[in-house]
Amino acid sequence: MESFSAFFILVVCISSVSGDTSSDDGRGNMNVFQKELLVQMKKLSNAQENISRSVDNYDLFRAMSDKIDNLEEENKKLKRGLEILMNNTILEKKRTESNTEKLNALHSFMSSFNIDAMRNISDLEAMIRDNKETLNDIQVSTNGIQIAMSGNISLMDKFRVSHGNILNEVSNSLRDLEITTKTYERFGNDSFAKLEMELNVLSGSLKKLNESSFRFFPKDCQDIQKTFPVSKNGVYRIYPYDSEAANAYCDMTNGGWTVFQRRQNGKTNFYRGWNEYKSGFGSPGDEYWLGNSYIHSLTINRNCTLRIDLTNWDNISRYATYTDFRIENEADNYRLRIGSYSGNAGHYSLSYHNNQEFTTKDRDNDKSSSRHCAVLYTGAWWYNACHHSNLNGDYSVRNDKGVRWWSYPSSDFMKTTTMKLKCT
Ligand SMILES: *[C@@H]1O[C@H](CO)[C@@H](O)[C@H](O)[C@H]1NC(C)=O
Ligand SMILES: *[C@@H]1O[C@H](CO)[C@@H](O)[C@H](O)[C@H]1NC(C)=O
Ligand SMILES: *[C@@H]1O[C@H](CO)[C@@H](O)[C@H](O)[C@H]1NC(C)=O
Ligand SMILES: *[C@@H]1O[C@H](CO)[C@@H](O)[C@H](O)[C@H]1NC(C)=O
Ligand SMILES: *[C@@H]1O[C@H](CO)[C@@H](O)[C@H](O)[C@H]1NC(C)=O
Ligand SMILES: *[C@@H]1O[C@H](CO)[C@@H](O)[C@H](O)[C@H]1NC(C)=O
Ligand SMILES: *[C@@H]1O[C@H](CO)[C@@H](O)[C@H](O)[C@H]1NC(C)=O
Ligand SMILES: CC(=O)N[C@H]1CO[C@H](CO)[C@@H](O)[C@@H]1O
Repeated sequence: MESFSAFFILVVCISSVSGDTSSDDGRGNMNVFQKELLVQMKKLSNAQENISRSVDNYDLFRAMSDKIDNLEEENKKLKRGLEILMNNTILEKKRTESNTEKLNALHSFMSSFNIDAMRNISDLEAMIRDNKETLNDIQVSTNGIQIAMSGNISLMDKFRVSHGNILNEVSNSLRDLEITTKTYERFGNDSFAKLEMELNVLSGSLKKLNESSFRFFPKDCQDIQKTFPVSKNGVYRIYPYDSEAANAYCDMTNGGWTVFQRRQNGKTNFYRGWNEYKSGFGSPGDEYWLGNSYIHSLTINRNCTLRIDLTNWDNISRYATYTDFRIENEADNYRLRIGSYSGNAGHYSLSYHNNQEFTTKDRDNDKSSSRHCAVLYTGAWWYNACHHSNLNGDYSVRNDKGVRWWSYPSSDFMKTTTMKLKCT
């Protein structure tokens, strides 16, 4: 702040000096120089202002971190309490008489946790809501939301994992208790029927808690765009359900697309094995593959559109979109599913691969009995027998082993490719 004021005073001084000397010819150059200096000074003081604003906003991030920390503490407390209660109740199912009492204790313990945690989470949500404009502001100048969402990655990830574990534990123990109460019910004790109803209520609030905590973590780029409409294209932390967090490139145009494949300069080697294609490789800000496990998590049980953007070496750009895009789970070898096509790049290049399993150089799932397509064509793809497109092929060659899309109107080797998804 002090240097900001100093700059300001300096700017004012130079302004008044330049006014006095403007009539003198010999000082004309000086005047131009001073004007330029003024412009630069103004820029500097703007930058200073921006920096001091960011510092103010840093407190907001800190407060949010603290809230997350608190939630984590809550989780730990619940875990400890739950362990004691489980030791006392679940592991001693035989002691019927005291079970009701212990279930009641568990009930009240859990409701108090739910209410506290929900209060904490809704606090957090309110904080984000209240500070949305500020957050948007910072983002314009520093892409601050990337810091907000991913700056404290270890903290966010840690919280999400421990929170998820706890929720699973609680829901497992609820299931356990339901089974127990059902067993007792068979012996005709009415009080267990009442307990069962209470358990249903608990399950409901657990579900709500789960939903509200997961809502806090953006699943994909669309979620980020929805929360922060002015988000720029760039790398963000995403938290797909049922998989670990990942860094992804977000194309924030038209509602927010999650980019999962990009080629643009040949810097990244795409001739890789199953596990690397499963968990992803490359750098999201440049060339990369997000990872089949994430693409699966993002597309399963949702209605997704796939969009492929291509530019060939003659600089002609085309695109293809497919509805109902998803890839199946690993047990089904990340099988590709696509629906109807629209675009101008030609549909058959990918339609030929519809319903095929993923094949890598170390995992041959293709339809060719005699050939191992991934090895033959130096790529990894949903090979049939073998390909009409090979977007993960060798960037440096212009033959069947290269980055090829057969139905392209002219030359079918690609200089840039992007594959991205958006779901409803
Ligand atoms: C300061 O931030 C504003 C937006 O808040 C931006 O338009 C401007 O370019 C920034 N100035 C500098 C010098 O970074
Ligand atoms: C619960 O029981 C397990 C296994 O008997 C034991 O290791 C653990 O320390 C107990 N937890 C508490 C909080 O008493
Ligand atoms: C049902 O269980 C409760 C609590 O264990 C007990 O107080 C009550 O006597 C039981 N009733 C019958 C009919 O067994
Ligand atoms: C992120 O969280 C860690 C652990 O709580 C903390 O030590 C660190 O200061 C935080 N970083 C920022 C930038 O808030
Ligand atoms: C929490 O919600 C997620 C997303 O809907 C779901 O996948 C997960 O199974 C839920 N966990 C529990 C314990 O309900
Ligand atoms: C998915 O969305 C598209 C476009 O909104 C629609 O045409 C299609 O019927 C939907 N598919 C399913 C399975 O809901
Ligand atoms: C394609 O565009 C690049 C960059 O603008 C340019 O250097 C190159 O000459 C163009 N190639 C053709 C075939 O027009
Ligand atoms: C940050 C925050 O509000 N944390 C609260 C979470 O809930 C517990 C229990 O009510 C409070 O003690 C914390 O202050």
